Amino acid sequence: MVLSEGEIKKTVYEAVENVEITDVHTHLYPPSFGNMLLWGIDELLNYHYLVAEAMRWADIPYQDFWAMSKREQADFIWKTLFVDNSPYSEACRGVLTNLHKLGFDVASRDLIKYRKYFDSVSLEEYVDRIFKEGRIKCVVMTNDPFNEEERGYWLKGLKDSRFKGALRLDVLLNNWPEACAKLRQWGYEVSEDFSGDTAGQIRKFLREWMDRIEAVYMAVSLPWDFAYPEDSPRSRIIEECVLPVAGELNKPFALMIGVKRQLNPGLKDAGDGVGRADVRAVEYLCSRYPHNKFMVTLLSRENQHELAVAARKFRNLMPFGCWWFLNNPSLVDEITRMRCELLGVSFIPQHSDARVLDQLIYKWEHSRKIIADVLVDKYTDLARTGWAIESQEVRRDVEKLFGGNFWGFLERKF
Ligand code: RAT
Ligand code: ZN
Repeated sequence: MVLSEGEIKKTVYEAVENVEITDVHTHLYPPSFGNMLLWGIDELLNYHYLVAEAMRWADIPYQDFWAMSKREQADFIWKTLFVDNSPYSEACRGVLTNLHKLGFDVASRDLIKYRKYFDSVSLEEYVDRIFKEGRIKCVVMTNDPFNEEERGYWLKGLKDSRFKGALRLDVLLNNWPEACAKLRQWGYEVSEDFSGDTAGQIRKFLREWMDRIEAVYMAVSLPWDFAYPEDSPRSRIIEECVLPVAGELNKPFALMIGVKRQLNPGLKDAGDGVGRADVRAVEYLCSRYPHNKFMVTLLSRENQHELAVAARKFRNLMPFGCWWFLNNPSLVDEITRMRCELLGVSFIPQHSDARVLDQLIYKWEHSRKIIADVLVDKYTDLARTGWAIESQEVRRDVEKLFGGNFWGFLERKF
């Protein structure tokens, strides 16, 4: 069916509203991973994005906040950000979107009542409910093989098809001495100076873990000053281990660049900042390793245009998401428009980065709305040229943007 301008909005909204999402980057785990899966109102309130905002008002030392119980911290954040001030920041609004979508009376501001539901619901049931309400097909996790607790769950061989593995290599690539010591402890014959068959042993470790967790990609979060190539253990491990194994398995290597880790350590998880990255490292990787596939997200707003241009040059580069400090309506709108204009349909507009299961609801609710509005404008501009907009073509494009492009990229071989 060819759509009139008036029908475009309805069709796009429906397509985006109904599409089942593949969320390509989260920090969620299956319920079988016990306490690693965060969920419920207190975790929502204790989200590190909100901790940073609450601490701007607090007069207490940071240690006093960290010494509180989880519930006390949540009470503190609720009072500071929702009662004493209007909660219109993106992270605050998200909590309210969640409560609203789950049918709570948001106007009552009755935290005690909200808690009662979370204290009584069964986790299994709640996970099903969130996936259903959020129209989420599956989520990609962040799996750290150097985290002892997580390692324990994997060694027991637990799986849930809604949760896909992604091998996160931060320790290996950002803290080689620590990784090296652990690898030795686990029986790999590695040495800090890379003598002997260290590279071969790291490759063995990577293959084993990619296989164990059925990883869809390997990933790392990198500081803003990441450079490649350079004379460093990180560069060496990327070149001699990560890229060869990723290439052999035909899996992408996901680079998340731009963090200033622990800019304010007193804030713990909430203490990281952002810095402008050098896109030349990404360009170099994509051109030097044309048979490898790279998924890239950059944290700084200033890097977004350069990344989209690089993606025009390299088909083995898939830009993804509006990451962390960029996941705000004004920036998602700006970045998505720019990517549509430079890349057409060929990118992954968003991931949730959910750390708390419940966040799948609000993060996707907010992103769906913005992406839909951008698409309405793009199809309307197209219709004005005389091009016929077909509803099944709108649905096709939307499927790609919210999942198909990711799965398609995994299949591609360069
Ligand atoms: O967005 C976040 O919650 C950050 O703390 C990080 O987890 C970041 O997304 C990352 O994956 O390193
Ligand atoms: Zn993340």
